[in-house]
This record gives sequence, structure tokens and C-alpha cells, in this order.
Amino acid sequence: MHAILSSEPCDNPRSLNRDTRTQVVIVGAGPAGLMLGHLLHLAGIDSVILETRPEDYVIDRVRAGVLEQGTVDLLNTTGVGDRLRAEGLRHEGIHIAFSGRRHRIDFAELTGGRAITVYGQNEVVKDLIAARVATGRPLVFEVDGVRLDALTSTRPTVHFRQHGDLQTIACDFVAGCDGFHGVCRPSIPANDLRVYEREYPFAWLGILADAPPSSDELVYSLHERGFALFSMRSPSVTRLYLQCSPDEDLAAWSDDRIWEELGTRLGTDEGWRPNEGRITQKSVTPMRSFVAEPMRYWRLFLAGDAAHIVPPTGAKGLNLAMSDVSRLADALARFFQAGDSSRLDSYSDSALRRAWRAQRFSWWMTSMLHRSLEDTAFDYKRQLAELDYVVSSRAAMTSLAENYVGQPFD
Ligand code: RFL
Ligand code: PHB
Repeated sequence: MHAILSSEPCDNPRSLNRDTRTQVVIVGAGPAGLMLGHLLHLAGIDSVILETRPEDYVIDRVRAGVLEQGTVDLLNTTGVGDRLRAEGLRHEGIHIAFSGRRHRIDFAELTGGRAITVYGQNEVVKDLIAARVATGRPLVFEVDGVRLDALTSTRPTVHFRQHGDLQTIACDFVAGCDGFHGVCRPSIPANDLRVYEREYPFAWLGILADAPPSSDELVYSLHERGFALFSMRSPSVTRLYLQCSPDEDLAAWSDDRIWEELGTRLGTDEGWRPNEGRITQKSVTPMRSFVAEPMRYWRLFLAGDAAHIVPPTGAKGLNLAMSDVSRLADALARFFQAGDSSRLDSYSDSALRRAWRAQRFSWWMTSMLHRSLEDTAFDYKRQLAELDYVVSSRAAMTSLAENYVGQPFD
């Protein structure tokens, strides 16, 4: 038998020397896992966070950029919003562009003052890692071979390797925050899980460029040649996306070709177009809608991309992950503090309700703004008519605005 140590604050929180016992093992140090660890810490609940990738990789991964008000409120009220308040860019609207014109959707006016904040996911992750390290609680990078055991008992175990050594942690609960390709969801027997899925016949080619944003707000554009999105990360960095094929060869996209295509798809008749600059990052992201139900298997709870994926057009993925873990932390706190398991029992249903609303919105934005090879001239005309309706009807604009800024976390 191995000695069992508590995972209370320890001398070297990035390394577990002997087998450990904790209340919650959190698998994955993305936004979901790190935020859950932070919320549990604030509730006085012990956890160990395990991550396969190195710390630098987790921080440098370029992904989401749009935070809903609910995510901003969560970061602020839990004491990790200092840099977000100083550096985040508050946006009270977006532009929708088609047929050579941009149309503004005024979120603040349509939703009673709600807004979004542009702040990179990697900055959120950096802030949450700093908060975790300051607590001295374990956050272990570069583990491998993570395996979950005894999930149907009241004492699950998690096995993994660290520096080649086999380790085991005994716990009360496992939180599967390990993203779409993680091990937690596949640890649930196939008969106990129902999966709903849709793949899209296109992807996004994304770039980061050292160029001051030429618009204060995001621009979502439908062009005959496909979708394009203008976004940003800071007053000197622009983030841009182009619809491309899922098997697109990045090597075929020189910087000149990327700028030309972005100018064509985003440029307006009045002469607005993105500023160009040095491209510092290029990647292709496939698009998929995916939901696994339920989000619980006995003592395992799934949260974030481990349970659901949305296409990025609605900017919902990171926000859903944050709303899941806020709900899960509250449920775990009630269990540990008052022996009340009712919120754990309702976690899956309530998280799925929000996830399906985000699925619907993300699918709708995606289908309205992208072109498929199978689409006919009729489909394009229908898309333009839908966009025309969306930017001219107050009811339609309000529906888009309400969904985009997101409901408060419940
Ligand atoms: P993550 O971020 O994938 O983190 C999971 C972590 O688990 C680790 N892991 C494991 N750890 C231990 N053991 C294992 N066996 C493990 N297997 C995996 C992984 O290394 C990783 O560190 O999931 P999480 O935390 O649920 O967060 C979800 C978000 O990352 C995701 O939904 C968003 O990035 C989606 N998304 C957007 N969301 C928004 O809300 N607003 C946006 O503007 C937005 N834009 C985007 C996006 C995603 C994009 N891509 C690249 C998919 C734009 C793009 C291009
Ligand atoms: C981003 O800035 O990366 C971004 C913005 C809006 C989206 C998706 C991604 O819908």
C-alpha cells in the first residue's frame, strides 16, 4: 500500500511525490479545470488538477477571445479580474457585413446595457494559473496515462504517470474538464452515454497579426467566397478568420494570399478593410457541434468541451465551460458543506439546458454566415434575405443580441 497524503497546500504544488488523497480530482487545466479549481479553493474544498501538456503550451494556445458578461462577472467576483478590468476591451455591439455594407447590432441598447469583453482565452488561463499557484494547491503539468477507476463507488481513484512514475489519487469526485479529446468522457460506458453530433463541411483559417484593429468592434461577414471574421486581442493585435475547407493546406496560404482574401471578403463599398501587419500565428480549426448526455456518470462530472463542442461562430465555447464549472462548484460546495446532493443530481439537466441553447444559437449563426459546396444560388439569396431581416428588424436584432451577450449564469 502506498502512503496517502492530503492534497492540502504543499511545498511543490507542481509535483505530487507520493500517492495522494483529495476531495476532487480535476482532469485538465484548460479554462474549465482551472476555474473549477479556483472556485473549489474559495469554498474550502481540496482538489488536485492534472494536465497532460506543459504549462507554456497551455498558456500559449490561441483560442477564444470573447467573454460574455456572465464570465466577466464570475472572474471579477472571484478575485481574478484585475488584468481583465485593466486590459479587456468592452464591446457594446458587433457589425454584420454582407453585400458590401456593414450593419451594427447595438447590444447595449437592445439588451438593457449588457456587453461582451474581448480578452484572450490564454490571458484568462494565465490569470487562473497565477491564482492557483498562489494557493499552493496542486497543479501538475505533463502527466500521462490518466486512467479513472471505481467511478461507481464513493471512493473513485485516478491513476497517472508523472516523470515515468505511476501515481494514484483517491478522491470523492472526478471532474472531467479535459476537453473534447480527453479521457474522461470515454471512461463512461457507451451504453450510458448518448451523443448528438453534426460536422460542418468547412473550417476556419485563423491568424493573429501585429496590426492595430481598424474597427472598434467585431465584424462577421458573409461574402460570395465564404465567411470571414474580424476580431482583435489588443489595441495593437488583430485576430482574423476565413472560412476554408476542413483539409485546407496551410502551406498553400502565403501571407499575401491571406490578406488579399480577407480584404475581398471583409472590405466594404465605403472602403473599410482590416489593417495589415506581420502575421504571427496561423492555424486551421475544424467545426463541429457535439453534445454528450448526461454530463454525469456516478462520481464523474463532465464540464466544458469534454461534454459539448459548439462551432466558434457564436463565441460560446469558453463561456459555456465557465457556466458549467460555476454550477458544478456550487453543487459540490453544497454537498461538502451541508451533505446536500440535490444540486449534484440536477447538474446534468441544468447544464445541458444552457448547452443546447448555445448549440442552437451557434448552429444558427454558422449556417447563416457560411457557404457550403452543396449550396445553390437559391441558398445564397436566402442567406442574404435572412441577414437583411436580422439587421433591419428590431425583434431579430434583439434575439441575436440577447443570445450573443448570453444569459446571466444561474
Ligand atoms: P480545453 O480548453 O480544451 O482544455 C482541456 C484541457 O485538458 C487537457 N487534457 C488532459 N489533461 C489531463 N489528462 C488528459 N487525459 C487530458 N486530455 C486533455 C488539455 O491539454 C487541455 O489543457 O477545454 P475547456 O477547459 O472545456 O475550455 C473550452 C474552451 O477552450 C473552448 O470551448 C473555446 O476555446 C472555444 N472557442 C471560443 N469560445 C468562446 O467562448 N468564445 C470565443 O470567441 C471562442 N473562439 C474557440 C474560439 C475555439 C477555437 N478553437 C481553436 C477550437 C475560436 C477558436 C478558433
Ligand atoms: C476571436 O476573437 O477569436 C473570436 C471572436 C468571435 C468568435 C470566435 C472567435 O465568434
